[in-house]
Amino acid sequence: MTNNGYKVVNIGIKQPITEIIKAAREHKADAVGMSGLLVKSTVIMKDNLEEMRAQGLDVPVLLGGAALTRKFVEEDCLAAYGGSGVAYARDAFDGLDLMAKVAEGSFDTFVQARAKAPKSGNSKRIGQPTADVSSTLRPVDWDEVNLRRAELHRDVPPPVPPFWGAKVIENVPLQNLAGFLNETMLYQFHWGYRKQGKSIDEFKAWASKELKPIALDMLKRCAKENILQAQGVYGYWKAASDGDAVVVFDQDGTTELTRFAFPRQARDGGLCIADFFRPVSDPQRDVIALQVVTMGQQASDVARQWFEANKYQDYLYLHGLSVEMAEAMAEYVHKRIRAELGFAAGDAADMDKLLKQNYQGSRYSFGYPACPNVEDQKQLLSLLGADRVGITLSDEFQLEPEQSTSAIVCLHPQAKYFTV
Ligand code: B12
Repeated sequence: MTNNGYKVVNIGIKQPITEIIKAAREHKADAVGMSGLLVKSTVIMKDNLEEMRAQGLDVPVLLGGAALTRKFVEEDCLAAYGGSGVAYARDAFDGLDLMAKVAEGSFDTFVQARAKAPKSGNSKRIGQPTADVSSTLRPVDWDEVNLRRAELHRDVPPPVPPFWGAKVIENVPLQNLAGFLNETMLYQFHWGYRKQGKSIDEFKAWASKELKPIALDMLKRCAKENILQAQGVYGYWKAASDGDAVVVFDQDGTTELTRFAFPRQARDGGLCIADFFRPVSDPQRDVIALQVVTMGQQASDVARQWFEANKYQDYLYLHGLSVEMAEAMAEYVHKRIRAELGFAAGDAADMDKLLKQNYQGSRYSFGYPACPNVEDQKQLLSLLGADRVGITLSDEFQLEPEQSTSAIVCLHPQAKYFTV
C-alpha cells in the first residue's frame, strides 16, 4: 500500500483495541486494517469492531489473514460494526482495490452491495471460528471403535524411545534445515511469485535458477548475523486412549500428567487421533512424542526493523523464509524422532514426497482440523518445558516468538492427516 501512495502506520502485532483506536485518532486514519492469522484472533477482531463502534470510531475497516473468511467478515463482522463498513481483503491486491474505494468515497456502497451478493466459491480459507469442537459431533458406536482399535494395534508393538521426557535442541545449523524447506510454499505463498502460465515443472526450474539463490543468500545472511536461531524441545511419553481423549502418562505408565481431547469424524468408521493409541485398559502403554520449535525472537525483531526502514523486499523475503524455516525445523525434529525410534528407513528419499507424509506416523499441530484446540498447547508447552528455549503462549494462545510451531507426533503407521 505504501508503494501505491498510501501512508501506512503499522502499529505492530497483538495491539489492544485501545491502541488501535488511539493510533487511528492520532493519525486521522482514513481506514483501519487488521490481520488475523489464527481463528482466536478473528474472535478478537469482532470484539475490536464492537469496541470501535462503542467508542464512536467510524472509519472503513479492512480485514484479512489466513484465518478469515469473506462470509465471517461480511456477516458477523459487518453486523458487529455497521458504521462505515467492513470489507474482506483476500490478498494485498484486494486491499488496494478496497483502498481505492475508500479514496473515491464508494466503500460504504460497495460493502453493502457485496454483503448481499452470494458467497459461494469466494474463498479457499478455512471455516468460521468454531466454538468448542472437542465434543463429538454424533453418537459414537464404541463397540465398533474398540474393535477397530484392537485391529489397529494387534501387530504393531509400541516403539521404544531412547529416553523418556523432554530434551532441548539448541542452535541447529541452518544448513541442516535447508533441505527440509518447502520451496513451493516459500516462493509462491510467502514471496508471492505466480506460475503465470508456466507448468509446475517449468516454474520449479525457473525458481531454482532465479529464486533459490536469493533464498540461499538470505539464509547465509541469517546465519552470519544470527537472525534465525533454530531451537526446539521434543520428547517421549507413555500414552493411551480413553474415549476420544489421549492420556499422557509419566514413565511409570500410571501417573496421568495430562490429557488431550480430540474430535471424531461424524461418519461410520469416523477417525479420531485417540484411535492411534491403545486403550487405558490395555496393560501395554503406547508412546507419544511431543515437540515445539522456534526460529527465535530475533527473526521477528529484524523483520520489523527492515519493515520500518522501508526495506520491503528484504522484509518480505526474510519473513517468508523465517516462517518456512520454522516449518522446516519442525520437519527436522520429526525426522529425528523417526530416526530415534528406528523407522526413518521408511522415509521417502525425495523431499517433495517426504513433505507429503511419505513416512511412518503423523505430526499433528493443535489448531488444525483433527486437533483443533489451540488451548491444549498450554499443557504441551508445560510438559516440554518450552520456556527453556524462550517459547511461551499468549493469552490468545498464540505461540511467541511468532516463528514457532508445536505438535503431537503419533507414531502408528496408519496415523495420517484427516479432517473433522
Ligand atoms: C505459514 C503458516 C505458519 C507459519 C507462520 C505463520 C506466520 N506468522 O506467518 C508457522 C509455521 C510458524 C505457523 C505456525 C502455526 N500455525 Co500456521 N499457517 C501457516 C499457513 C500455511 C500460511 C499462513 C501465511 O503465512 N500465509 C502467507 C500470508 C502472506 O498470507 P495471509 O496471512 O493469509 O495474508 C494475506 C491475505 O490474507 C491478506 N491479508 C492478511 N491480512 C491482511 C490485512 C489487511 C488490512 C489486508 C488489506 C489484507 C490482508 O494479504 C496477505 C497477502 O496476500 C496457514 C494456512 C493457510 N493456507 O493460510 C496456516 C495457519 C494460519 N496456521 C494455523 C495454525 C493452527 C498454526 C499453529 C497454531 C500450529 C501450531 N500448533 O503450532 C501455529 C501458530 C503460530 C503462532 N505463532 O502462534 C491455522 C490457523 C487456524 C486456527 N485454528 O487458528 C492455519 C489457518 C492453517 C489451517 N488451515 O488450519 N503457521
